[in-house]
Amino acid sequence: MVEITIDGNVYEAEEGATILEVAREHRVDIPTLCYLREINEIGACRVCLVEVEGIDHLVAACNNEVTDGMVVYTDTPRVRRARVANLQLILSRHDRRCPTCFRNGTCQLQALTDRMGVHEVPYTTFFETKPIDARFPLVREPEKCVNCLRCVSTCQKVQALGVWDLVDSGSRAHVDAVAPDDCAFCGQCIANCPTGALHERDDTERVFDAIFDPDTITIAQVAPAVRSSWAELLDLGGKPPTPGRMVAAIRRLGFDYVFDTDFAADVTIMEEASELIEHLKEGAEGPMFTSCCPGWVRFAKTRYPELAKKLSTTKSPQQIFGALAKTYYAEILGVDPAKIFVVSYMPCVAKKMEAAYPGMDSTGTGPDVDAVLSVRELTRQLRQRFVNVDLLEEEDFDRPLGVATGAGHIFGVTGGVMEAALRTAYNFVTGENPDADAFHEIRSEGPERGWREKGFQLPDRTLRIAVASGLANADALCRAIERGEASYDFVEVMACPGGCVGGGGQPIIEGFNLSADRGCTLRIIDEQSELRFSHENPAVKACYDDFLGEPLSERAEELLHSDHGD
Ligand code: HC0
Ligand code: SF4
Repeated sequence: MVEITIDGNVYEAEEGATILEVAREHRVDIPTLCYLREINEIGACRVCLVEVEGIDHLVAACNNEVTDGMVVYTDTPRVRRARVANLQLILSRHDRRCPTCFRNGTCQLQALTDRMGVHEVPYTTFFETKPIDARFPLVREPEKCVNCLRCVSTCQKVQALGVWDLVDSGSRAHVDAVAPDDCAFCGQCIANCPTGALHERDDTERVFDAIFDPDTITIAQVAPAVRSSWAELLDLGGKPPTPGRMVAAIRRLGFDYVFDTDFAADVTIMEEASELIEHLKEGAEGPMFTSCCPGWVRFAKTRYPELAKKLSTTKSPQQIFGALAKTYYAEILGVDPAKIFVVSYMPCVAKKMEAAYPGMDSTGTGPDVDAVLSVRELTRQLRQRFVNVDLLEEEDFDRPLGVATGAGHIFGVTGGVMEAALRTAYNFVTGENPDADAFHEIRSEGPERGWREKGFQLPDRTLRIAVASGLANADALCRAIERGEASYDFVEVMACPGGCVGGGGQPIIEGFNLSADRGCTLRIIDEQSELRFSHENPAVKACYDDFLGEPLSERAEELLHSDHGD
């Protein structure tokens, strides 16, 4: 331990801790812009400068370690002047059209400018405005980039990709996409961008057009993880942000039907558990991999093409929902599928890409999923329609595609797809249900080697499974499998840390990582569900009885399986 004095107060601190860490631990606020704990501690923005006795120049608090006897001042006129000047220099190269920016209200640069009382920029303002290329799910506005390098570090360290880097030098230095083809569209760069320089393609207007068209039947599906985060940036006046209130809010947008992606997650399990049993029976080499995360699927196909051949062919719940909405449900309604417009609310950016995969058109009338919106886009839509969310009472999903089990709800948290699949696979093998929590060890904290591995005893064999989230962890896992250092029967990978609860399309709240809390919410919803096994979902059973036949039937293969965009 060392002793450090900050603004006249003496604190004990761990050796190796930074000035910023010690200050924050004791509620001494030091502003930051480029700082991301353990990911980007590079002192690039110079907004966290402090004065240290005995050192002539000001030092960045985020990447200077405390030493015994250090005396730090965080709020002197010199510190304030320097921080303000540095912020003004950043602002001089920033397109400051805040009112029309997607991050208006959640931008860290905007918040700091206000917090630090900066009301003018005395430097010449210059930036180049480039037209937005709206073809891609991920959009970059370089004139809003502050060169904080948070996207660069996140992409490299958390996702083992190197899409972004700093190019050119001196005053021309700027961030650019240096390996765009490697992008998994996970959106983690967006989730960690402090400004509006990175955001998802906005599809809200297209959805409003469909809602206001009297000849179009609009159907919303809501992903598992959305129910854990949908109200984070809304004021519910103290009411709990339950799934029921979420349904009421989305219905107010004007949809004809509000359904649940988790119904389709239960269908995914019927197919994927059956596929797993076939895979085990065949004694096939290597594991079967889950395929419901398009970020992971794209990563596997570009980085590990041999392993990608072992991806489950079952479509993701989003795509299964779209296919069933335009076939099974169109038949129930007795309407032409061309009249149906399916909108997904997802915590994800990559789902925009998945919906556009070639072949995801089950009826020949257009994509099964017509538009995919992030939770941020949902928040904006609710604001734009002036929905008073604090007045909403709870409402149920519509039926039958709104009926789901606890197994479907946990898809949104790392390990959930695996656990849901094992609950049903066990039943398919033995004819009996296991305890619903029999596979809870999958949830155990702390990846051992960047991933979690377990062995589960089925009546006739031990099933070896692994679960990874975050592509750097997935990368380590794939390498171990390829080198023969690890061997499994079934592997779940989600691209975002913590699974979809940590998705790149979730609300952004600077300084908070809410994915663990959101994961707990989904686990609780599962525990409180009346039905916790996908194969017991009455709406899923009816769908098989009346329309699909058996899992892996010809019709199921045709509508619910795919090579994921090849
Ligand atoms: Fe997910 Fe999904 S769990 S990928 O994170 O499988 O986006 O929430 O909707 O499709 O269900 C995202 C979340 C989904 C799908 C489901 C899966
Ligand atoms: Fe999308 Fe979920 Fe995959 Fe992240 S983990 S890329 S949110 S599907």
